[in-house]
Amino acid sequence: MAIKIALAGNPNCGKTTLFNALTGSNQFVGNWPGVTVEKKEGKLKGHKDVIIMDLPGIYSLSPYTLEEVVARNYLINDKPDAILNIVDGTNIERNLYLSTQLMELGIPVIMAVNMMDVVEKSGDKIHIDKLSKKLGCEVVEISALKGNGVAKAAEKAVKIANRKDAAVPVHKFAPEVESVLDSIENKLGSDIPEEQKRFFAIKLLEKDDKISAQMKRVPDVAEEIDAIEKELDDDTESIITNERYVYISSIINECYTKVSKGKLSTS
Ligand code: BGO
Repeated sequence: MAIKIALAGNPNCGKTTLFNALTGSNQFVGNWPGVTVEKKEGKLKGHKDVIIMDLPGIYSLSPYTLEEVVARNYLINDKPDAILNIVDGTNIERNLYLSTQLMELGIPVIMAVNMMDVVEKSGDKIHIDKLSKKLGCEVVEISALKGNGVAKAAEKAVKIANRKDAAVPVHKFAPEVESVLDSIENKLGSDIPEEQKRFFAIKLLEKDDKISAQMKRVPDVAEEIDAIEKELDDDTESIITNERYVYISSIINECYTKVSKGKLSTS
């Protein structure tokens, strides 16, 4: 059976450029079922049994836009063998918000930091080894435009897709949040695969109605939500979002040395 690798990233991170570099002219374009969001897939050059699924460009796996819902439904229900997460190296802090969520899906992830030609020109440094350690996944530097690193990223994606061991997120929320997540995970039934339990627990904690609507059996987590909201004096969605930002700040502090001023230009 063919291996499926999902290409995920923010709008404008260079996803189309990378998709074209990976698949060449071997592409099929249609719509995702029932919606007018473009669906593109193609065969990885030189690998007739590897399919690259191009997901819509998104900033998060929240249910706020049709694109976000389409992308996450594909990732949860079709469970690709690996995710190739492309991030814009000139805007890495913002792009990592999606990455932190992709790591929680129980799917092997490889990160491709794109626009490295621009980053290098600016003098800024991204410490790839540290980034890889902080995220718990392999990281490859690429320039989709110039083709640098693209073949390496593809090879690594195929390798982790074949290994089939789910990503284990290294990031932990605050202990009190982890404790309610544990409690929610324990309430999930066997209809939710083990590796997806953390994702579903986080979404239930965030009161994500679109996720509960998809579940065969929805556990009552009102007690957990109430307890953590009282303890941290905030709503659960903000608690999770804020914790992601704290994690991302610590990644940037350790893994990024900035010498240029302001946002880098890709032109
Ligand atoms: C324009 N390096 C550089 N320097 N640019 C890149 C790279 C890279 O590695 N990868 C992509 N780009 P998309 P999404 C453009 O179109 O693939 C550029 O939304 C322009 N167009 O060429 O479309 C890429 O699919 C006029 O830039 O991203 C594109 O994720 C002036 O990043 C842009 C300057 O890439 C977005 C750039 C008329």
